[in-house]
Amino acid sequence: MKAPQTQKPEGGSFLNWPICTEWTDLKADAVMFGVPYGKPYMPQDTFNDQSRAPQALRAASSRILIGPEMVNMDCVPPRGLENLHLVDGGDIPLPDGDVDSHYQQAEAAVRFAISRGIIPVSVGGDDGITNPVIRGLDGIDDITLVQIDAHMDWRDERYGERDGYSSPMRRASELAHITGIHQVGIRSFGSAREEEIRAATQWGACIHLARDIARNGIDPVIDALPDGGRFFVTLDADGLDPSVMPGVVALAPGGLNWWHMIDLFEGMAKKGRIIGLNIVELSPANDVNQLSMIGAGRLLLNLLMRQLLR
Ligand SMILES: [Mn+2]
Repeated sequence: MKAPQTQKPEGGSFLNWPICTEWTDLKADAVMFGVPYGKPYMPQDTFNDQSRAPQALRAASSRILIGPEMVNMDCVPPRGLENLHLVDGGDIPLPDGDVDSHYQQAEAAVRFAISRGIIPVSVGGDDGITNPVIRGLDGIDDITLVQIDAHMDWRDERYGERDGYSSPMRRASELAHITGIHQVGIRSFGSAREEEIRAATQWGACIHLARDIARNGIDPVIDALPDGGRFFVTLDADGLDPSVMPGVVALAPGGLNWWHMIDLFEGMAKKGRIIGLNIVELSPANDVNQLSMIGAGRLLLNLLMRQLLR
């Protein structure tokens, strides 16, 4: 399998983790890497604010974690990251502005990490990049996708584009290695019409409405996940409530709170195995005091600690 080549991030790495841009040499428990460019619906939208998110997330490092010996009080008992081998894999390049090639390399990066038993953590970019990221999981079968999002993302196409930010769950539903889809935090208006709801329901996607989670908590969602499942988490930042995650484009009041996420990650790790994480739709220009970057960075750490420190 061909190892992807990535670009060294500008500024420092995420949390001062060692940087690896030649993935042939990659050895780690988990690798975080940037995938800045989703396929746009209009050509001028290739370079959107979400493209700046990997950089903005790295820039918030000192506020996410002051040192590897510090313990995470959300873990019982409190644990640190010291025994984990975590690497910043750099950013997927955009050669000559070619987003097709960008997607292919993102897909190859996920596939390569999986083949080495390394947990992939991709950071977008808009939700379009979820399409190649999920395709790259094909080295594992019987995967349950856990999508945190305000939006369904079941459009077959928009403006003729089938790999854009409105389609990742539709594309995922067509893949043999995806056998379950749980959509968590769905609410309000998006690009979904009645036919998208019908397609999702007919396929068997479990739609966990934000309204039900607000009333009943996150436990019914955890209960609905399969025992022994292999869970891939795709986290659209707008799935969380804007009071927790204001730095998004498609703001939707009424989303998940911090503890829903922590409990969901814990529930998944207890029920089965978390095989990877994809974070998308962070918008640095809309952030408030780096709150969204700090939150996203710590969610990333919480997920890795649940899976790797058992
Ligand atoms: Mn969304």
